Amino acid sequence: MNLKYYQKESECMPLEELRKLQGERLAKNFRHVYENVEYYRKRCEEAGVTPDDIKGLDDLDKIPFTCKDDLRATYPYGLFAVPMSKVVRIHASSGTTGKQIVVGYTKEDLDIWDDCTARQLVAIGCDENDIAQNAYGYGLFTGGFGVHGGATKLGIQVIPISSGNTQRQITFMQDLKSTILFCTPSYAAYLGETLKDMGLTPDDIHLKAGIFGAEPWTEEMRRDIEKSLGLKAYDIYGLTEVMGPGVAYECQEQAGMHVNEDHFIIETIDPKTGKRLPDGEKGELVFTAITKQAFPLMRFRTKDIGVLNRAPCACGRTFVRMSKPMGRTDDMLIIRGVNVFPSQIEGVLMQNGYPANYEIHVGRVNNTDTFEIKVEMTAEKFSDVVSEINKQEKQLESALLSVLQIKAKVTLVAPKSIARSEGKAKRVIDTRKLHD
Ligand code: DLL
Repeated sequence: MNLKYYQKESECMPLEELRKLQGERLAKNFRHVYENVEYYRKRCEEAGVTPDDIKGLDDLDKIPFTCKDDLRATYPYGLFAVPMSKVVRIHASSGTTGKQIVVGYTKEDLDIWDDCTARQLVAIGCDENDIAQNAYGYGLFTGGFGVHGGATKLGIQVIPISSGNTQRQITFMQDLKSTILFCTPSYAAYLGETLKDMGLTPDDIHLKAGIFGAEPWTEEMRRDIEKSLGLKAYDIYGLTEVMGPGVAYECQEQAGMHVNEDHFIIETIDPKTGKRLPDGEKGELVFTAITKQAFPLMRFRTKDIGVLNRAPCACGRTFVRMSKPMGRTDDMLIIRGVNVFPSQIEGVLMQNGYPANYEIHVGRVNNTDTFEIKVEMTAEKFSDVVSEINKQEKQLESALLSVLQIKAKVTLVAPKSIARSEGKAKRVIDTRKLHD
């Protein structure tokens, strides 16, 4: 097993030292934000907290939360904590409601971001002999530039192909002999499918690993991608508000994602009460940036739901591991009063041999919610005999019922009839919101 580290002193820091470092950095960065961000200072004044009250990690609870609405309220630069002349990069995301948020980085912030993504590349055994095909979108989305920086720092050759132009992606994999692939999991699945459609197999390309994130994906999907592209698939987590990709990453153990705790403090809270939860309990993930200068958010509520695991990892890193986000507090569907997460549906489909090409349609007729899942048949399962299709639909409906505890109508559709994604897949179409 490869046991190399990029910054061993930080990644394997004894826990007591790490907690002390986090406490010191928290106190310093809280003061930085308090003194430089008027909007947040007012929030703290209302809560009766001053920098003198924040001396270490034990004081974290006193710090008010930040949430997405605060970013919108202060658009574009109201939460920036340095003069704009120090900001060398802007990224932005539109979020679910389509309203923009803008974030920024100083030169030092970018340097730390590069370190964060470089750590994963080293953890999974990459070095300067690798060639990375970067099919995350470049631009305002943090994906492309985020992993680009870490790879460049390690001397890895980067092909900044960005997302899209799928057949050319495969041609480049063959001709330029890419060994690492960066993209969203749904795009990786699409690339695997395209490879096959082009009459090729994983033996015709040279990929050994992929770093996939930016959207939820199941273990079943991981296995599918690994098989179709002939690589080992690793998860990476991050979000625009906190930094971008590299807030947390999987090591070779693939047993949760290590949070870069020397730069970010992670907590889980009860999303209803805002109360801190013990490690091991499922809750909303909250991050505090303790080294970022341009856009350092204090206790940012992500709406992502996960669990923290502080058990030692066999890789030797002491950083806590977070589970794959199990969904978001705002993408949980409440259908006829029952909580449904899209990831549960994907799990059932894939366990039953269907691909992750599906759409969840939720609507309302006569004050009752309608719930339909359109699922693509695979070439193997394809049939044009109505009774056979009906049989497959009924089987899937009963498998879904036992997991979701609510009946969904399943409609099987022809192979390749559901649009493929080159970035984050949009799988839920909820028309109820239009009427609320
Ligand atoms: O998606 C940053 C990123 C780029 C991460 C490339 C990984 C790779 P946003 O567009 O702001 O930033 O979306 C952030 O995406 O709150 C999660 O809900 C979701 N997300 C990100 N990574 C994962 C993951 C980027 N590995 C939002 N698993 C987050 C599940 C993820 N969900």
